Amino acid sequence: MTTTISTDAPTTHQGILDFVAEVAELTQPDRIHWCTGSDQEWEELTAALESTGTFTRLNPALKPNSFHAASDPTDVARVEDRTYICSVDEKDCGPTNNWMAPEEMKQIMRGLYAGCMRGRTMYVIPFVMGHLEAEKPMFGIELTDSAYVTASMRVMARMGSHVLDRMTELGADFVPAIHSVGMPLEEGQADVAWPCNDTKYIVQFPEERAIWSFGSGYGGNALLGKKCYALRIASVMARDEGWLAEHMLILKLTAPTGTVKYVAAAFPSACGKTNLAMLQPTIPGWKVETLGDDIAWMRIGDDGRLWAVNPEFGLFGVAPGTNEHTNPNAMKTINKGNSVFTNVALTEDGDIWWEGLENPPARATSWKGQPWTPESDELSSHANSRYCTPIKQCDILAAEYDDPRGVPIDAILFGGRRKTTVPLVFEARDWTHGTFLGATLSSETTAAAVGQVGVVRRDPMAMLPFIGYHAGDYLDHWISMGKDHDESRLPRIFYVNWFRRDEQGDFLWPGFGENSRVLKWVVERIDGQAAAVETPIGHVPAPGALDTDGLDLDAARLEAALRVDPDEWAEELPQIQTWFETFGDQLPAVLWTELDGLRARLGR
Ligand code: SAT
Ligand code: MN
Repeated sequence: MTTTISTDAPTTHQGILDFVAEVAELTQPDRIHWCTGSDQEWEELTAALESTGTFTRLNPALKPNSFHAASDPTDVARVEDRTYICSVDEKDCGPTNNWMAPEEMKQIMRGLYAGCMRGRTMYVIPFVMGHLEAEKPMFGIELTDSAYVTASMRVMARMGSHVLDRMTELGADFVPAIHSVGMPLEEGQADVAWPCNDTKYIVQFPEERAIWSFGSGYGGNALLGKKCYALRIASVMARDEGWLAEHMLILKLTAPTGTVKYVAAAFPSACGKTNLAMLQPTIPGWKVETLGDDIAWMRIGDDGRLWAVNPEFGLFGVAPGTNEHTNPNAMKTINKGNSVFTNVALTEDGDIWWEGLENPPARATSWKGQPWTPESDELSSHANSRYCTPIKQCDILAAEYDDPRGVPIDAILFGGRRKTTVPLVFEARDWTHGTFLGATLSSETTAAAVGQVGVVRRDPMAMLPFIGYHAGDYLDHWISMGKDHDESRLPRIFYVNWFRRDEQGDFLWPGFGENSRVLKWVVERIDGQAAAVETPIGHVPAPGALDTDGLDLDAARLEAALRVDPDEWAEELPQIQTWFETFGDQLPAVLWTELDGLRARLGR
């Protein structure tokens, strides 16, 4: 069958009409649906997803308007080895990215896209990352043949008719983003619950500001506003325009005195960004409010400060481990409903369950569709299973979330998951040293990406899989943010590690709500009130400077959590050296100077 663009396309924006027509011509969908974002559309989408077995409606008394989905067992995480930055010039990519010449990639993908939407609906999703009222709204159009992706995009991004109308009115530029699950349906062929393709490509064209994705329905591979646009493409825009697109949560911290500070923090995927963003402080009188849990766009304001907005509209959190203790605010948010749960267990009373959640059910259906009991050998939920929920439902969402100017950041935290070596918290000496800390950020890998879990890898600014250009140039961009602006107006930079362990393998620090004690030390540092000792790696809390009132933690464990062990750090030196060597001469020279300085301070 041939596709005809319905004449009732709800826009006169020629660029959008052309994009839709061109992709429809190539992919041959049976139908084209222009998304409005209305409640009625949501009803239709979710009904369609129930009819294909993709969605199971949860018990409305427990999780109203919410759905369970189970993916194909092979399509559960971001596929970094299938992710490409197709810059025109190869040297604008790497050493941490895969590259292919844009035309070569397009030829391959046009072959894959040819007829790939046959038998399906192509959804046209007009969306904006960040505020529609922003000075320069950051528009996108995602074309997808997945109703699951369309429903999820409605939760994760501001989308629909109001966005399209504004694009039309402004004749706005937009990021064209194509997504297909890569499973056309022949006449009479029944659909499967989770269509996908063994061949996967997640491709960014940085100069064109375009995204082409094929073969996967999973979040970061398929909800193209998120990692592909708001990090990979936006990081290139940010380089060109002098701002930062970062893999960071944003939180607002209010002290008992009423003083407000804004903190951004970069941790690799599945290292607790969402938990920190919604932290419930254990120290009296302190309050945390959430602004974002995954992505921060930060621009220098007229006042010289670094102002951050969260471009997203929902939370896409790791489910396992989330519970009333680790993240009570996330639990409250998802319990309000309007959420999609992917690759968790489904209970007999129509609720969801995952490892770490309270009250394990006697029986459930595992994410693989198998009968499951607490005695089962297999986990009920995939380690990277996710909840997708509207951020507006979060009771502790800060009012500033709706302000297109964002919030002025006082502190940036870098952090990773390290069993050894890295103390609970320390402060960088200045912006360049802070950039060095970010550049050498290391973490044990998690299930958020396909591959081995638990091996230490360097992950600059937690952006390793998300930098849309050469990582050396990216670090240089960070250095120049410090050089080009008044450093005293920029955020102070800290490094945290909640995950250090003792010889028995037990965590030294209790984490979660107790991390408010670390935040308190951070803001008191900024206000010149908290004591620190200078060590070779930076400023560590002086004995007694970290508030441990009411905390059941013996002094030896605290000391071990904060210890800077020169021998452990000496082992880091060759690793950092090797890491830096991978950048060749594209590594900013000042980072070598920083490494030399660290080596000298360690006396090596
Ligand atoms: O896997 S996603 O990219 O959707 C989320 C994450 O890894 O932070
Ligand atoms: Mn993330």
